[in-house]
Amino acid sequence: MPSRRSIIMAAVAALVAIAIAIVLSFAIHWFPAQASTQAHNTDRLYHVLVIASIPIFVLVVTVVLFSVWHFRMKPGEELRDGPPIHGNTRLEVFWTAIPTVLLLSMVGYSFVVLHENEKKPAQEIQVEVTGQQFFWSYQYPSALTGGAPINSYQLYLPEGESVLFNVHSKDVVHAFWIPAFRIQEDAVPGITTHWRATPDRLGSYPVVCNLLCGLGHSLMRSTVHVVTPAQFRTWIASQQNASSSSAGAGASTGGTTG
Ligand SMILES: [Cu+2]
Repeated sequence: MPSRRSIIMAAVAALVAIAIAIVLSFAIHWFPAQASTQAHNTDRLYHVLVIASIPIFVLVVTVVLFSVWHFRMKPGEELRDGPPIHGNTRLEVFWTAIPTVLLLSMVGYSFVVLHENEKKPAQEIQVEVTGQQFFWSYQYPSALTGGAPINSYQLYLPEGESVLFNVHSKDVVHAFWIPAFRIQEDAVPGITTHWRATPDRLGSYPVVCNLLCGLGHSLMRSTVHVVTPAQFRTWIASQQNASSSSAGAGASTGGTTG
């Protein structure tokens, strides 16, 4: 049996490693800016899962390293066999029950966060998103503009309003991803997919295609501009004026993709 002293040393080393890893998990900025309410929920979930995983990882690695070091073969033991062990029911119940409880609680918390992120709010605006090789385009329907639908290559969204994206594809499978919102959804030809986000931070953030969709995949980027609700209505009005003054220009509003 290992001495009490070496077990205490291993336990202290494990506690130090756990503390360092937890501090690092907070000190390092893993993610881009949080620009939606969903981003806060997702990041909190990530941090909880990391903090739950660190002690388990350290425990397993400590036991492995300790066993390799302490039970290593010593000179003269080359031909000896280990002791015959035929199971330990109490230990097996223990190491089945604890991971079960841990996994169920993590799955439960993840479910709560996903449910919260996808919940339909009392009020929401809808934006049609279309992916094609190799750019994104957006349409603001009449229900939102109060007039003719607006087509744009730039995504403008009002801060604090829930947005339902109806995602389409004209050719192959793409994935509509806004890293600052933390959510993505596949754009699949022939069907419409959906996701929701409530932008809660003013600024401009990248929009990315996150599924390899052809030679121009890496160029399939655009920008989302989160603006105040007043600026958003002003932008909608300016787009309507632009499209009515340049009759027949159709989808030429909103500049080009970045
Ligand atoms: Cu794509």
